[in-house]
Amino acid sequence: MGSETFDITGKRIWVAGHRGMAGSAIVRRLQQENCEIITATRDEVDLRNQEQTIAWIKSNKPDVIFLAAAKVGGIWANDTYPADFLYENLMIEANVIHGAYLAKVEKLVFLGSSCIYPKMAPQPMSEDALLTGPLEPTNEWYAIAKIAGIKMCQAYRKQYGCNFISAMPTNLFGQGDNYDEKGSHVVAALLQKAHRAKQANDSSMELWGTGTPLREFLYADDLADGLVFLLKNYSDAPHVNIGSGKEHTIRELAETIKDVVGFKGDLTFDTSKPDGTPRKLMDNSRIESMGWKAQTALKDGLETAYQWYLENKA
Ligand code: GFB
Repeated sequence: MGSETFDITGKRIWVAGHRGMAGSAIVRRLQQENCEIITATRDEVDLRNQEQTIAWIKSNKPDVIFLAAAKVGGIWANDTYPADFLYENLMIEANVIHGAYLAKVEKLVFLGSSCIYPKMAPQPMSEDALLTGPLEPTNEWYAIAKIAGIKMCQAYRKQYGCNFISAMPTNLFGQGDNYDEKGSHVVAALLQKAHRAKQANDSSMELWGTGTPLREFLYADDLADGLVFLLKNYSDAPHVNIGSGKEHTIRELAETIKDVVGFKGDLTFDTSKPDGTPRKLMDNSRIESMGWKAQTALKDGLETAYQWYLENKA
């Protein structure tokens, strides 16, 4: 079953979470395909509500679902709202995955996160590192919910034969990112900080933590391409990593962002803020062996993301 091709021609594809950065990139990517894209706003269906979600899926009858809807945030939000991250993500996953089973959806692609792996997992982290050690405390709540999502897809495959697969993206950035000061991830946070520091002629911009953690960054449109690739080419129980394979320290990222934005001041570090996991590089050999690789260089992606910020948020 693992490598049979899934033809999406003419399929009704529901992108759940189409207003988020990942979901909107999936919509852009699917617009290049011969398929029908369907979406729903939060007013039409609250995915945390079981009755509404199941009714919506049954009446809209998607053939395929991308489950990109989630409560997401950067290190501060994850650490501050553990109950919301655990509860909302468990509810969304349980309702959409169970609803997909009830409505006989042909295929579902669940999006997880690289934070599912143990804090001290051997690097690069292969899919087999799942559940081999303790999680990073700043985001264990989100990670537990995402692990539950992988296990739900596997359980519905095992018990009911559902073709539900899971993809684990590394840290994402791109168009449509969240620029909320406390909720954002590091790329959006630093693009905004550099922009504001430049506008204000400040002598420096402040980073959280020590600047030494290593992160792998993936451009959201590359993620969307990888997800459509998996939809067409992968139908098996094990989850699949999707990363760029390139890692940078937070300090290096900040230097590149300074270049992109044109801010010439210094970097300062607020070490009262957490670093989080020291290193989070994924082993992408499973997806690469199937024939897919990320294409966008970090700096090119940052330039597009900054342009989007200037047009939509600045
Ligand atoms: O992107 P980020 O918030 O999340 O932070 P994680 C990455 C690193 O950037 C951390 C540092 O070491 C931060 O301390 N950093 C420096 C900053 N300055 C800033 C800043 O101004 N804002 C932010 N946000 N960070 C998240 C998880 O972990 O990664 C989620 O909490 C999810 O669950 C996501 O898995 C992909 O990479 O640490």
